[in-house]
Amino acid sequence: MDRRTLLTGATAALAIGAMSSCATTKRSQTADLPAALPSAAPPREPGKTTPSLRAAAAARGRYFGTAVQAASLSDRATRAALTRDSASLTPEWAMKWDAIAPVQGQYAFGEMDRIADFAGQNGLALRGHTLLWHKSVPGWAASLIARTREWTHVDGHIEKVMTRYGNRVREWDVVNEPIEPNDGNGGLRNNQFMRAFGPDYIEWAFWSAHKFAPNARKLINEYGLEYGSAYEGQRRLALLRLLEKLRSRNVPIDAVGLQAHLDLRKGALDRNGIYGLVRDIGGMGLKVVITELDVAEASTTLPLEQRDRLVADETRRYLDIVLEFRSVIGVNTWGLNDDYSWLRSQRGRANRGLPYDANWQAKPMHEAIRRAFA
Ligand code: 9MR
Repeated sequence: MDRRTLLTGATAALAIGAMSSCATTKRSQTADLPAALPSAAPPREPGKTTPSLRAAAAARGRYFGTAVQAASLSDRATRAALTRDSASLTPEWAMKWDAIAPVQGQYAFGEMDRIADFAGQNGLALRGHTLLWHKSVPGWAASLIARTREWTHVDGHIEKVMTRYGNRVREWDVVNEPIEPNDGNGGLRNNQFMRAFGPDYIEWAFWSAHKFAPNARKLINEYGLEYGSAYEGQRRLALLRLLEKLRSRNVPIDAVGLQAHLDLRKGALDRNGIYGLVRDIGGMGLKVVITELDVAEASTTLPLEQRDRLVADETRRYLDIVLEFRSVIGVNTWGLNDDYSWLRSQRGRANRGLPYDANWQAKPMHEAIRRAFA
C-alpha cells in the first residue's frame, strides 16, 4: 500500500449512518457458562504440517496470541493448537470482575488459575483481561460504587486481581471500552465508573494498576474503530482525544488494544481511518496490540469456500494496514476455533470467523494471518 494515499487519518470516515456496536454480548452469567463448546465428535488436532502462527509472528519480532476459555483446556486438540500457534493467552472471561467475585467477599479464581497454570506450564505469556469493563461489574459492586462513590472499592478489586496474577501477566487491559460518542460525555461512555467518579476514573484506574504492576504494559482496549461510518469515525476521534489527554497528564499508559472485531456486514474497511489511528497512536509514543481479532460474516449461506475466502481476505486487508507500523507489537485472535467463538453464540452457531474450523482444519484465515506477518 502506498502510505501517501493514506493522508487523511482518523478524521476521514465521516460518511453517513451510524452502526451499532459490534462488541455487545448478551451472555449475563459469564463465570460458569462457556459461550460455546464443541458439539461434534472429538475434534482432530491441527495437521502436523500446519505452519505455526506463533513462529510466523516471532520471525518478525511480534507475537501471536489468542483468547481462551478454561473449559476448553480439557480438550487435547485445543491444548495442542494453543501451544503450537500461540505465544500468549487472554482469558476470554475468567479474569473479569463478575467471574472473579460474583458474590461480595467470595472469590472464584478456579478458571483463571487453570488458564494461568496452563500458560505457566507451557511457557506462554498471559494477557490480563480486563480490570474495568462496564459489562462485567458484578451487581454487588455496581451498587456499592453507586452508593459510596469510594474509589477504594475499585482499587481493592484491582489489587486483588493484580497481586494474584501480577508476576505472570505482561499486558493488562486496564480499562475496556471506555468510548461511546453517543453518550454525550465528550466521547466517553456513561458507565458505572463515569457516573460515580466522573471522567477521571480512567486515569485513576491506570494509577491503581501502576501501583501493583509498575513494569507491565498497561492498555486501553477498544472496539468499533475499523469501518467508514460516521459513528466509527467519531469513535476513532474520541479515542485519540482521550489518549492525548492521558499522555498530557503523564498517566502510566503504554499501549492501546484495538479489538478488531471485523464485520463483513459493515461494508469496506476504512483504510485511511485505520491507518491514521495507528499512526497517531504511535505518534504519541504508545504501542498497539490487536487484541480480539475475528470476523463476523455477512452471509452464512454462500458456499463454504467462498465464505472462508471472504473472511481471510478481510483479515489480510486489515492486518496489511496495521502491520505496516512497527508500533504494532502483537496480534491476538478472539479464539482459534469457530466452535468456541462468541460470534457463534450470537449468530446461531454458523459463523466461521476464526483461523480453524470446528474440526481443527486450518482455514484460509490461518494462512492470511501467517502471510500478513511475513
Ligand atoms: O467473548 C466473550 C464472551 O464469551 C463473554 O460472554 C463476554 C462477557 O464476559 O465477553 C466476551 O468478550 C468480549 C471482550 O471481553 C471485550 N470485547 C468484546 C468481546 C466480545 O463480546
